Formats: sequence, structure tokens, C-alpha cells
Amino acid sequence: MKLYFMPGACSLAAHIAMCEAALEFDLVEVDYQTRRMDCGSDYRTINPKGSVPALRLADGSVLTEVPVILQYVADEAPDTRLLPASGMRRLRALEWLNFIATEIHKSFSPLFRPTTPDAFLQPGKAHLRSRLGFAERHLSNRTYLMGDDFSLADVYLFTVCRWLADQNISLGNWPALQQHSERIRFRPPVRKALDREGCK
Ligand SMILES: N[C@@H](CCC(=O)N[C@@H](CS)C(=O)NCC(=O)O)C(=O)O
Repeated sequence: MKLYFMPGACSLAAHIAMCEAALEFDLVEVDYQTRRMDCGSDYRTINPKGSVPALRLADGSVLTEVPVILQYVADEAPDTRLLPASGMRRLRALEWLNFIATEIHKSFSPLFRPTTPDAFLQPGKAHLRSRLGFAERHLSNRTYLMGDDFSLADVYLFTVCRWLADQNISLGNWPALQQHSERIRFRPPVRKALDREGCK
């Protein structure tokens, strides 16, 4: 398999997941500005949406969208229990993946875009804060989003919380989120993915 990524982007969640699942894969870096890959070819020939991550499977097909790739990885390594296998627990984990994707990840996106009008930045950050507040309250009496069980929802939350520093927002505003991030950061597969992407 091949994972297409940009260092520190949401593709980090997929990268960590692959490491957690101990799957064999190659990494292909995509340049944010040019959308060129290491080999010089245009990444949009792999994923016409132009965004990372994309995961090329052994049969040549390409999967995109973070929550979908995370589910694929979890299902490829069922013994690692990276997501609940089925039933209501699975749905609760998917609720978190969807919430992180649509409410947290996508609240960051306009903050990173240089074309976003200044007038949007404060309300955009306020919205992001309220969404993080929801996760904070949930984590205030839990170790992981799913309670006692680590899951790929934690990996995705960790990945997006890393971006607060780029926005000069302190993660310390959310003590439970901060503790959660530290817990995830020191997992060996997480360290491995961070190191390979040149991230702290
Ligand atoms: N819905 C997509 C969003 C992916 C996304 O926003 N990727 C960002 C990096 S975090 C990206 O590639 N941005 C560049 C672009 O979209 O042109 C997913 O879940 O994979």
C-alpha cells in the first residue's frame, strides 16, 4: 500500500493508524504548494480532489477521506481493535470520527487559508473553541473518547489538536484535551509516524 501525505496534515492520522495497525506501506510526500509528489508527478492524478490523505491499496484502487481510511485500516487489523468491530460501539466511534472531521477539522481549514477574510477569523475561532469545548467536557472524566478503550478517533483528535499551536491558541485552554494529547503523543506508533514526518 502507499500513503500519500503532507507533513503534519490530517494525513498524519492515517499514517499513525497504519503504524498502530503495523501494516506494510510506503509513504509518498505531496508538496502543498505545487501538489507534486516526490517523483515530480501531479498528485491530482492520484486524488483529483488534490487533498491528502489518499491510500493506494494493493489492488491499485485509491481510498480517500480520513474517516474512511481510518475505518479501512482498523478493519485490516481487527486484532488491534483500533475501532469497535460492530454494533452501537462502532456507531459511537463513527460519531466521533464524523464530529472531528466536520466540526473540528473543517473549522480549522479556513483559518489556514490566506484568502479567508479577516472578519471571518474571530467568529471562526469562536466556533472552533466551542467544538473543542464539547470534546473537553466529554474527556473530563474519560481516558479516551471511547472511555477506557483507545481508538482511531483519539488519533484523529490528536492530529487536529496539534494545529492549535499554528493558530497561536494554547491547548492548555482545554486541560482534558491537553492530557489526552500527551497520552496519545507518547504511544510508540505515534512517535514513529511523527518522526517520519519530521514533526514534534
Ligand atoms: N475531507 C477530506 C479533507 C482532507 C483535507 O482537508 N486535507 C488537507 C490537509 S489537512 C489538504 O490536503 N488540503 C489541501 C487542499 O485541500 O487543497 C478528508 O477527510 O480527507
